[in-house]
Amino acid sequence: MAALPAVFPTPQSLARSGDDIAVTGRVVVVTDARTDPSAKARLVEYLKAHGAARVDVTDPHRTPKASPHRLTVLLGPARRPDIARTLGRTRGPDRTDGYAISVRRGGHATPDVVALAGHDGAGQFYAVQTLRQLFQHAGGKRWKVSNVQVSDFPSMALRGTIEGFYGQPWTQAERLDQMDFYGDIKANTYIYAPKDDPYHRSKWRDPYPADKLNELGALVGRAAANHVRFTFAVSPGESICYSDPADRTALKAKLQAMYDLGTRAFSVPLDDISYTKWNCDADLKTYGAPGQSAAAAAQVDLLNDLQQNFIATHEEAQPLQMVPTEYGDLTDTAYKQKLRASLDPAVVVMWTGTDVVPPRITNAQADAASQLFGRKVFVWDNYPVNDYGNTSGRLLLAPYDKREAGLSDHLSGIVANPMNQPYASKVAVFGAADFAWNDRAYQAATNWQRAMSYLAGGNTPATEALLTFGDLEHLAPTFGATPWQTQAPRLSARVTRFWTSWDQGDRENAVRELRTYARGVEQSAATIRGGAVQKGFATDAAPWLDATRLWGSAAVKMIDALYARDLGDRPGSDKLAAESRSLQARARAVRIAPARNTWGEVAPKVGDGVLDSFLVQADTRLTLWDTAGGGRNLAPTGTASASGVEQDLPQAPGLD
Ligand code: LOG
Repeated sequence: MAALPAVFPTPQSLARSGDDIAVTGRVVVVTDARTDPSAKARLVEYLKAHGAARVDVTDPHRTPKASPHRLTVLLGPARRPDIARTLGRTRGPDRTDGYAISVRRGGHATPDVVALAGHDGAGQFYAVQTLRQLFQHAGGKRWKVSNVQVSDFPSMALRGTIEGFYGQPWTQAERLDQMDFYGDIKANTYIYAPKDDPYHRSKWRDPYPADKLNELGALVGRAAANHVRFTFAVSPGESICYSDPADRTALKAKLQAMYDLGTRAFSVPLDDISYTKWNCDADLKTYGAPGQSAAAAAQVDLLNDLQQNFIATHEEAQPLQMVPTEYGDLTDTAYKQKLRASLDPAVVVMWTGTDVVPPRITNAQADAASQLFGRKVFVWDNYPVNDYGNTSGRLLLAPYDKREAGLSDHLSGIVANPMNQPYASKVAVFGAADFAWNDRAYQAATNWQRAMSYLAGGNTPATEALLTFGDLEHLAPTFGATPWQTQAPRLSARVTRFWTSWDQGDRENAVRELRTYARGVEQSAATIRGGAVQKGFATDAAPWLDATRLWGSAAVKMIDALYARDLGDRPGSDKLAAESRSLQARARAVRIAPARNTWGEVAPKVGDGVLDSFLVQADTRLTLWDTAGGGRNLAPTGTASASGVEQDLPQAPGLD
């Protein structure tokens, strides 16, 4: 029997039960009124993309004469009799968003059957998303379906992203693409909270103009088609007068307009505002002198009013979400005491961890946060967001990592705050969604490979190019001096191995290995731009790819210079080293322009502290070749090699 198929997010239970079954040229899909429409549409689409020339959709009472030549797919609730029969002993989906899949081989006169059983509409949709990953290419136009039994459900109720960064918000086209992406990765939440949409924050009282409202309406629809809850956030904290009935009315009108568009989930973020001054005299009269406790009392009044007089009175509305002004610590304060004592227990509270950008999130921390806020918190995860100073010049392409297994016991969910670059953000978001779905099975390294493969449409060379490139954009800063993910771990290990072999005299092998990798770096840009990888990724990463090609070429030349020198070809070596220096100068001259971020026209950082350090080290050895005796190690303690983050590496003598 073939190996288990790779399915992401990782299912709670997936087991092989027999030989794979063929996708026949004609496939019968059996649905009824309880079949989820978007699950059905996707199912037909995926079948047609995987070998079914024709798909006949029918209902359980009009199923055509059973033919062994027609694969039959049942889609609907688990209780539908034909589905329940096919599920047999496969455990049914008895949890929200849950689903089960059972594959049954047919006989002489009966077809192979696949049952896709949902606990609810979302569960049906997720069954189809898993089926998409069960198709195996069988040569030519032929496809098979892995013969597996799946019982699956999410460990966390809320999974997805919060567009909550500063700087240029995503465009409408980018957001529409994101909604489809979330459907693919079983994420069910998108919180609309772009700091730089004036109608979200500074002009929160003003209604959206008609064209913006139209766009939002289209987004709400696209989200729904992917079982994503479009969550509308409005941030009035910079100017609201909490005790002014007119402001309460304006806020409710803002939410109502979105409700009318079909939005059923709402958030009132109160992050990044002052809570030690009032915006009006009335609040001074109502709540007393400004301060933490008074601010919390005013916020609680507002939020409880919204929960009780807006959310509770609107059909299908989800519990109100909020971001506290103290969102990134575990200190008990007058503010948090007031919140946990008086905030309506239905209101969902967000929390970013022990810092704005925490180095890790543990069960103990999440548990402490839940105690402090009096409810399970909802993590606003500030990764891969790149809107703060320490991220200047960076794409954050490391895997989602360092969140402890078991967090699903302490959290109501996790949303990632992405980068201003939406496609590049998919690497981390793919991981965050996998973790939120099944935190206990999450493996960062495996997930990373899979995320790259997803972006590369399954193409192997393109996946490898993305992994090479992603390694050079691996550093993830915190607000402090220490990054929480290191730079270029793969390249770094290779450079270390190179110098070890070189110093031990195994120079030919050392050169061959590192040169091959450097060629991979050099060529990764062209491969990523070659067509297999989602176009938007190459657009997002354009300046980084330009620089990567140049840095890669510079490394190849420098390795060749070392080797030529070792062979005694001084003039050849000098020429190669000079070429490397000029390529380095060109790499350093690349600019991110126009910048989507607030960094200005900075140079894209590429493997900084590793790649550039290698080049400096190599150049120094060439310069001191004769005095130091043939390019031997000049820095046994590692002073000339990479050491943590070097945001702006000083130019070595002889460069440029
Ligand atoms: C903002 C957020 C920003 C992030 C990273 C929260 C709750 N709010 O420090 O909009 O993208 O940090 O810079 C924030 O994280 N404040």
